[in-house]
Amino acid sequence: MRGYTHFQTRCFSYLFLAGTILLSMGIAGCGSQKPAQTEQPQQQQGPKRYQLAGRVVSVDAAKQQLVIDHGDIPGFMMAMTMPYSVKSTDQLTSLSPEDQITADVVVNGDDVHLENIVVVKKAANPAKAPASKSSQPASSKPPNL
Ligand SMILES: [Cu+2]
Repeated sequence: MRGYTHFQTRCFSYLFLAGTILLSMGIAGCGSQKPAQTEQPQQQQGPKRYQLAGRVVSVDAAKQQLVIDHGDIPGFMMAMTMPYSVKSTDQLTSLSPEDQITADVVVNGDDVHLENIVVVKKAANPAKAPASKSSQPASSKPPNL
């Protein structure tokens, strides 16, 4: 009777441990993978920069945040969709969903934010393009050529 209870407790704590490990692995998968190498002598001071390329999913100016569907960032993280912060709302004003962008991911300890956001390709405006073709008669203005 006593031994049975003891076994159950142990079993449960193993499950809990396994769950904790899985959880922390999942978190580590998003971003802050710290390599277990000890031979990184003088790289811990100063921010690291990684080049990001991706597509804007949404922009939240109030939070100074944007969600990006980005490709692999070698040495930092694999391709995924996730939110990134910016230091100033100015960096968001020219951005809209579906824009293709490149940016620098600046990693300084726990602080991760984007700098030098460049719109590579503006989103084609799907609300306008098909409508203008059918509603505007092509012959309203005679071509000058
Ligand atoms: Cu991530």
